[in-house]
Amino acid sequence: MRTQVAIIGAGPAGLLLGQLLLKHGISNVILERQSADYVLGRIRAGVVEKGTADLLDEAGVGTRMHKEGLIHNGIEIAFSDARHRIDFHNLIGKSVIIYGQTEITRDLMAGRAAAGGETVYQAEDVSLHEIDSDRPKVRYRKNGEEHEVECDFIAGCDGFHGVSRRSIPESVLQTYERVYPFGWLGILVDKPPVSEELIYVGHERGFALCSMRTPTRSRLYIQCSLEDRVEDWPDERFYEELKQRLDAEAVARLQEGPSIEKSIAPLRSFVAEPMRYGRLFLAGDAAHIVPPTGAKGLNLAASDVHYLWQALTDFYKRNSQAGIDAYSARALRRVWKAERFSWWMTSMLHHFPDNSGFDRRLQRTELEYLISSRAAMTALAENYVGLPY
Ligand code: RFL
Ligand code: PHB
Repeated sequence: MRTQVAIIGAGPAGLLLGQLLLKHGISNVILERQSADYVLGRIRAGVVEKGTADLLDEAGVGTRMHKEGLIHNGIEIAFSDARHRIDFHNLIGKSVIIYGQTEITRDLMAGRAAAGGETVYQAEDVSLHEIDSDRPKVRYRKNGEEHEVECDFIAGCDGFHGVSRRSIPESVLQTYERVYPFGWLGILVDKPPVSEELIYVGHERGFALCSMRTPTRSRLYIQCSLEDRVEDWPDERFYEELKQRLDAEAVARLQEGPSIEKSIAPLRSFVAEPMRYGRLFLAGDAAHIVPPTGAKGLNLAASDVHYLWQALTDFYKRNSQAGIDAYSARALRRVWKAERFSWWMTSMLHHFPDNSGFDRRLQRTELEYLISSRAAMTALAENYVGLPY
């Protein structure tokens, strides 16, 4: 098989890139290790920046997001039993859209099917070859048969555990990492949200977040220990712990129901540089991970795709190599800003078991300064809604 761009991974990065390329007449094939249903079963991000929404519109798959997504003009930060609103609209005239990654993935898959794009699901043992030549190849196995895709470029959109990043020689790749000493336990429940907007809670017992998917579906998180297992947290225990971290009004408004999904995610910051080696580009979680506190994971995948899609259209339509050469540096500039913001939000709001009394007083002071300073709230707002591309 021959195509212009071989894309590894059908997460949001791979599907969005594929759709933008198809729209501009650039052929591509997506190779995904899992089944489509498995990909759709993963509950992940929920906050969509304007830049991400614009790209989904550009790809022609934004209609349902605009119809069903919830526009949020701010968030609430809670500590010491009081809530403080960060008013994005008033501070910087911008907002975000609440629309689940699952729904974005569904819309992208439907758009790809309508455009006749080819996706190979359950592609086993995907391997990358001759990536430093002009004719790279990707091999995989499907139903016991070996296949090869010849292409001009490979887009490694296969997430943190994918094969693409590992195909870059170790001598070339520099990685930076911070692993946090806790995780997030999240549940999805068919009950209305606690509040109209997201509540981020910094509490001595640990962080909590009241988020949502729709006006009748909540997504709730509590910070948990890395040793915790989902089985350790029956719904009753989850709600009891959450209520200890929420203010009295939020507790009164919390509607408890059976969880329809429950999972634990460890928190990590990670960046691999460079994001291009020869004819291989890394995009999304394949190149970087942020802790979810800043709601940046999905949005960073989209901004990488923005730079990569532009680079590839410049190459094919304008015969220019400039975007390709600049891709890694351009993407990384924005990646590191999102890394900084996500690390800052995480540091400010979580309970760090090894923190000294001094560290804890500084953490409290950071929160008090934030809610007392228009400049500090503006800095949070402009990062949260998304820095410009
Ligand atoms: P994805 O979504 O991980 O998609 C990568 C795809 O590649 C496939 N794959 C392979 N395919 C072929 N061959 C191989 N060898 C392959 N190896 C992997 C995988 O099956 C998968 O389909 O990466 P992408 O597209 O870069 O998108 C990034 C976002 O998904 C991610 O940043 C966010 O979801 C991060 N994230 C969250 N972000 C938030 O902003 N808020 C959240 O609440 C939030 N929760 C989460 C998360 C990430 C999680 N992971 C990855 C553990 C919760 C979890 C559990
Ligand atoms: C979510 O709704 O899953 C969510 C929202 C905001 C975050 C992280 C996760 O910062």
